[in-house]
Amino acid sequence: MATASEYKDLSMVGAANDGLDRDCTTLSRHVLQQLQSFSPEAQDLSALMNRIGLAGKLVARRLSRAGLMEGVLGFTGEVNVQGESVKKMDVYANDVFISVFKQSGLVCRLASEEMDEPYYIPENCPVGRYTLLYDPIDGSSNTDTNLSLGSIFSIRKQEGEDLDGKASDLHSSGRNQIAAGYILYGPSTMLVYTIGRGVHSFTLDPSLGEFILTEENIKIPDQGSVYSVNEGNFWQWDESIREYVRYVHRTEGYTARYSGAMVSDIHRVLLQGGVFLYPGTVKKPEGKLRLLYETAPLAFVIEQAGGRATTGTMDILDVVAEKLHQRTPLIIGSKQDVAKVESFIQKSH
Ligand code: AHM
Ligand code: MG
Repeated sequence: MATASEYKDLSMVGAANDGLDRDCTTLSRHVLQQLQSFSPEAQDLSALMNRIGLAGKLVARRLSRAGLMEGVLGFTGEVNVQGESVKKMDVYANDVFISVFKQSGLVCRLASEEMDEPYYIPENCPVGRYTLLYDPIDGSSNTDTNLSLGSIFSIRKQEGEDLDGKASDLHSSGRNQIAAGYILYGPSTMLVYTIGRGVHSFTLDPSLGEFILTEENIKIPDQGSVYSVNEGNFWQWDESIREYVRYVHRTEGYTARYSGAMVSDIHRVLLQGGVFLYPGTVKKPEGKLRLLYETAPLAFVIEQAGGRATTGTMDILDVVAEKLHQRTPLIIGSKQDVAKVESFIQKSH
């Protein structure tokens, strides 16, 4: 048996321990390390992230078996508050987040893309100080074809009074988010989060059932070659966006990537640079994406990584919501690529 000093001298052991340290850097531990504190606030945030991780694992498990189970894929026949046909997976994932948080004592309410009004924690359950805003399945059109999907989350602390029971106290800017991120269901399941101290990614290790640290302090390149937009909407856009896309077409070095699930498209942009756009159309200038649980959390992540997110005329994080399901246009990604799109918008004003 080696003594403690002999043990330290074994460089092989050192190398092996690096791997062990990484394996032990779970999500909840990482949050506490980031905050360098065991205060009640830090414990809450760590527990919140741990619960979000659990929701991600449950959704990932269901998705990985969807083709083997009856009644998991396809539509429910219902239409949600957004006027979109609801898929069975949307309902399942929405319910997963509610079940995971109902008894947690961490949140007072949850609001999502799939619910007209927020879900308030019932009286017989412990009520917490936070609100979880989420898009349970982002990129729903990919569900039935076994392609990448995501979940998006944002955490805010209850500050004002929720007098009308409609969460109008949430009508504040994205700068009030205390945590945000997404889960990406791809070849592996990844969770990316920020609590305002950089952006960190984790990969679900199925053998451990834990999200393990993959990369700390991710920095988005200042410029990239990818532009990611649904060009099927070309004739519905404002002329400024059409001019930008024409510019991209005649300029060497750009490449188009669009998956139909913005979590995966924006994840690519986060790691490799470029820009993702979901502009408004002439008929619907506010676009498709929702502020509180889609564009604001992703903007928080990308800004923390050194990128930018704008509606075209103002930073997404400065937009104050006027209603729960408010929409905004989105131009998000590397600083220089976002600035290039903005230059076309500014020219047209
Ligand atoms: P969803 O949350 O209802 O799935 O809508 C959001 C998704 C984004 O992930 C994606 O970028 C976009 O809608 C795709 O829309 P479109 O088919 O219009 O390009
Ligand atoms: Mg969505």
